[in-house]
Amino acid sequence: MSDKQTLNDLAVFGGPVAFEEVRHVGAPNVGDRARLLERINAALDRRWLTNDGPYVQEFEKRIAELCGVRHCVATSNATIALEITVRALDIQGEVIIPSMTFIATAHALQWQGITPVFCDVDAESFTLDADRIEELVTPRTSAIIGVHLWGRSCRIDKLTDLAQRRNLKIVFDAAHAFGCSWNGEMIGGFGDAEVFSFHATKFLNSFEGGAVVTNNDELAAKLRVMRNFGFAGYDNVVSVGTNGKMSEVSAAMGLTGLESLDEFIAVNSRNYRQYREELSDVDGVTLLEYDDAEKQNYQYVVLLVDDQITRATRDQLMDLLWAENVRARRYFYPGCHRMQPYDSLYPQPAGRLRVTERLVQQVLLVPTGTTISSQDISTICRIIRFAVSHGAEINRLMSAEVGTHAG
Ligand code: T4K
Repeated sequence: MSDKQTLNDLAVFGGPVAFEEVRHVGAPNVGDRARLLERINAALDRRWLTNDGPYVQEFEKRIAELCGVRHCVATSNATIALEITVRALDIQGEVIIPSMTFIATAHALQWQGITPVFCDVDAESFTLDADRIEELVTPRTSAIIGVHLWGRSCRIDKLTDLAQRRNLKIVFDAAHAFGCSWNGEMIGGFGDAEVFSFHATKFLNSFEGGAVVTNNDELAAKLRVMRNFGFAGYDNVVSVGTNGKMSEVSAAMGLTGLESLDEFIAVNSRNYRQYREELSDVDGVTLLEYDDAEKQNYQYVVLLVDDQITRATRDQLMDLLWAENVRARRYFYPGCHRMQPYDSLYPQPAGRLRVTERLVQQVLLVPTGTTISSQDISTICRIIRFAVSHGAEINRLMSAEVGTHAG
């Protein structure tokens, strides 16, 4: 890639694209391919492809061990995992969640007739603001779902205390936080249950997949039944249920990925440090820090763009990167409360989600993971630096144009 020397060198203004092939935020990590295919072949030979097969059981055992919890119940995805967790815990009425999350957190509730009540995040951790929860509790409130956003853990102690005091269930949506710790303890054992996602875009993936982890024996037993249509043995349906089972091919992928877990984390960590280093002198672009004293998976590199300083807006920077074939993402613009059906059903009073409203205008996630090279990162950082150094001009030129991004 030739460096950008003038504005006309930017692809958005007709210059050559920086990357011939698109660079994604969520490009999957793939472990040892030969090992994966070996496992898949063995499953085919066994003629056991799903329904609590040997790979699923092994995967559950490994996840539970890694998190130091008694139970792991693997599922077809994290959305179903959230849904059955909520149902198995008999959560009803209203549940307090952050709006600053992937839409699945809200949908898992609304889907079963439970009202998500959106709470602001605090300005430091960007996770549920424990000091704002109490004012949202009503007689209908039955639970809190905290989200370990981008792998940075919630204020678990404060949230757990509050839940206990108000007699509420507490679940953590840990979709981003597999492999992370809080106060030296692995995420997975907190609250009534925690939910992981092993979707293709997660640093450990099982194509599609999720899991509920818990230390509650009774809950785990209920979840196992619920993910399998309510069956507690042949011909014996004991509760309402759904089909939330993980397949053997998914578990084979998960198990193979687990064997490369340390490598995935090392690569993510290296990428994060490189971005931090190379963007450190770009005014107005702040890289969200991870606490190195904890275990982290570093799977998201999150930039906060302050357009008072950069002059070019976050969206202009994103459009400009997309034109260069860098698919930077605005996770989770515009906030669940501004998406449907929530915007119509539960319009939010002005100021209630002040930090969220600001944050969704600033976040920009850039590609990382095993498919992104050190050279790619340098190129992306150079484009950002160049764009910010010409921010005012870019703003003027791009304000006259229609955005190119898809989201
Ligand atoms: N709770 C939270 C807090 C979550 O973030 C999520 C999911 C959930 C719950 C629910 O988990 P699951 O039910 O999905 O297990 C993606 C993922 O689909 C979603 O799993 C994830 N969070 C969310 C943060 O990211 P999108 O709508 O951005 O997906 P998409 O198709 O745009 O893919 C993201 C990027 O990855 C794109 O740039 C393309 C690239 N990609 C994607 C796939 C699937 C690839 O390069 N290869 C691939 O195979 O939601």
